[in-house]
Amino acid sequence: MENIFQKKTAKETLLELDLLVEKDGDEWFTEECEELLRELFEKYDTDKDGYWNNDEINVYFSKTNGKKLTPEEYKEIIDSFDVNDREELTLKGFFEIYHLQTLNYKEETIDDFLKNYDEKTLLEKLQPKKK
Ligand SMILES: [Ca+2]
Repeated sequence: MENIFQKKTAKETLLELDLLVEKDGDEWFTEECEELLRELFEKYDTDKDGYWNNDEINVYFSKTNGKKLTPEEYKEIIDSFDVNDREELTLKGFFEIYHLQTLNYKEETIDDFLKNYDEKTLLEKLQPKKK
């Protein structure tokens, strides 16, 4: 008989996965997590110019937060993270956002990912690849 107490939810399994690893004395994303972030950045870069303009930033954060960014929140992103000279978010800036969030609130990062992928797909993407 199946023991329901031993059955982990997909979310619990996801939370046990490492998103960050130590690299050169610093915590940085695992290869799999970095790849997924890159994929997200490209997906929401709808005009494919390599940066997130105002609209692209708003579409992404509306999706992950469930509501539009306030002008203050928008400004905070632009002021705190890497942008180009047109104040568009760079991939580096996007990594910075998730680095900070994942260090402090890993579950929020997982939740953001779950807004974009179903649990099974996300597990496959984040599970360490066999070398
Ligand atoms: Ca763009």
